Amino acid sequence: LTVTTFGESHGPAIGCVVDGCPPGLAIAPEDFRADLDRRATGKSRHTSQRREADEVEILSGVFEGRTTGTPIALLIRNTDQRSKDYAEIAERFRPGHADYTYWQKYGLRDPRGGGRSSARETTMRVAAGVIAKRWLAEKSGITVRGYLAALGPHQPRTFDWAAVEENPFFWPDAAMVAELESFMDKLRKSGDSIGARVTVVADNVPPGWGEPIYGKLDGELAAALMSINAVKGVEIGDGFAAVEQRGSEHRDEMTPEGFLSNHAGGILGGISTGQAVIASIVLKPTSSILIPGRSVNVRGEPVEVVTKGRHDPCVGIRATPIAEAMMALVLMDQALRHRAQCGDVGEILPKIPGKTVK
Ligand code: EPS
Repeated sequence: LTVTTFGESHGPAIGCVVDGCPPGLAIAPEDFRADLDRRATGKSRHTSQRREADEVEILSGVFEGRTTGTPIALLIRNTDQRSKDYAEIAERFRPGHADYTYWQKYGLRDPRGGGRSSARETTMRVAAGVIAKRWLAEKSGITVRGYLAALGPHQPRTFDWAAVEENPFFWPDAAMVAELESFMDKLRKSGDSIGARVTVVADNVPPGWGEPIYGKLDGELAAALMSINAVKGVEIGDGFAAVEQRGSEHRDEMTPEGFLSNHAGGILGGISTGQAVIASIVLKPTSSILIPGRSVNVRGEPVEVVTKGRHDPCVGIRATPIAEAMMALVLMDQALRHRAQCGDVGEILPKIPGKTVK
């Protein structure tokens, strides 16, 4: 499976091409609605107030409601692409932003919003992910879902999947939502931004997906998740907490009744174990903020930069559906590769139950 996106945040449209999806999968423009709305701006006062309908047009690869096996092209027209930042950033580099590295690389400047580096691009990742989620659910009963695991200094005190879709943060602890709202209100008024952590979990992934050395499932997941705007860290399973663990604690012991833990995040040796596949990402605080920052302009002269546009005080708040999409796309790709080499998805040994014991 290959996926690419095109378009700029302030250009006429954004789009993607999903190539390699098997034929016969039922898909219609309205199937993209739910996930695109989960990711969209303007759904609460805690995100950017840009208003986009995010209406998907299917340009190719689908006939009479089913995928044909040919490249699927999706298009979303931009409708609210205006910015207060053009003049401010036309010749200056926003500190912490990709403006500087794009300019060093290409030697050209397109000050219309973030262009390709804008989080707007992630809309099409979510759209592509809808196809992967559907295919995975239909073929193997796989679900991919995520939640916000930390918002700045806040961490959930209890965990309930049912709470996640009931608040604008994807937060699994309903009792803490008011606390988060007031934290974000104060932060937004201060003109600053904050980092976050998102965790994604895929259930019902069969054992055996992933390549053992090159193209490891965890390696591909890490690359895909790291390619999301603002991601600065990726963990699989216990991730960096393993630094302080002993082998006797970290290894997931097996019994005929199942694994006794899932520190590995459902992947051993680059291959899925049959347990839940778990990955977390860290998103940096948004670099476009109202607090003046020192920088340089295209001539190397010192300047001060303030970004006044419609920016997210925490990009992590909208990142849950994006991370789910990237995990779903990687899993679909690995499923197809596994099928190509090893035949249809199957289990050689009787499956060790893949329960997650926290
Ligand atoms: C973004 C800046 C803002 C956000 C945008 C991401 O764009 P604008 O200045 O045009 O309002 O609104 O997010 C989206 C449009 C979206 O759909 O996610 C940035 O610089 O990353």
